Amino acid sequence: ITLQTYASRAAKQPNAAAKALLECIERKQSNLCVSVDVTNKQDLLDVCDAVGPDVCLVKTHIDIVEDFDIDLVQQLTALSQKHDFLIFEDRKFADIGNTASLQYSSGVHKIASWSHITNAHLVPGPGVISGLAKVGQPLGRGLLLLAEMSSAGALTKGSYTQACVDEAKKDTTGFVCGFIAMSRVDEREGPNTERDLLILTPGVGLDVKGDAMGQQYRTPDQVIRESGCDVIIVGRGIYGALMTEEGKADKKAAFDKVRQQGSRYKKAGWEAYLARLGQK
Ligand code: UP6
Repeated sequence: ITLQTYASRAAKQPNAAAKALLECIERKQSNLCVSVDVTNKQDLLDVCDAVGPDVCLVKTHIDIVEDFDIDLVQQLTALSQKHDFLIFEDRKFADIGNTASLQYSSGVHKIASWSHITNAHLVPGPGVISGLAKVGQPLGRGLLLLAEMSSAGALTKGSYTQACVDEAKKDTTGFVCGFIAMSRVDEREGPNTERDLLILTPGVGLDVKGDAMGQQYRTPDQVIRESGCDVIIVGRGIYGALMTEEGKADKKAAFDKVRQQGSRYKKAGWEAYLARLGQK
């Protein structure tokens, strides 16, 4: 899989959301997903508008937004059309199928109605996949399983990671389209010829190695070229300037920095991909 182009993988991809993502990556020459972990509506929209041209995917934590309303997701959807990116709500579902299905379809957030991709832990067993698939599959959505996490001491390893891979490969709904993982987990036991699965990887930063709460960063080159992952997910490395006192005082300057970081990570991610293909 790591030697195939995004375009050739898009052509063969059965899951509609994963196919759209691969096509978008190819069209924009960007394997960058920005993680917009800000707590108010306007900042969220402004960051998406600023980095929109450089990303294939915007990742949200919609439950941290203090002034959430349905207009937010309508505006976010409009931005996704304006800039040509997909939306990934990082909900990390982890309950029994019936509850996860309600959390996905209902409540104030109605995630399934606007988020092209979401994710789940396999802790409850495969019922979480069926519960979410019941809602998401008719809508053409995609699900990522959290096979490995970026944080220090994560329990997502060994047989747990393998169980995520096995479930993804045998998923009959076609709804599972990949993983959150740190490495090419689907090819651990040899080439994956069964089913093309995407690997989206958080814990990416060019300037720092981690934070005070266990996050660990690697570079786009380590993630895409060395580890064979498909999409880099970058949060504070891109929007971080907004969080500083200086940034709060001068938002215009802060947004300039956000834009600069967006194009910097986009370039780094794409160069790493070309290097992986042997084209650089
Ligand atoms: N995230 C991780 N590691 C995981 C899974 N998800 O960091 O294993 C998510 C976090 C955050 C983003 O919830 O939204 O990716 C990383 O943000 P950062 O780049 O600011 O550290």
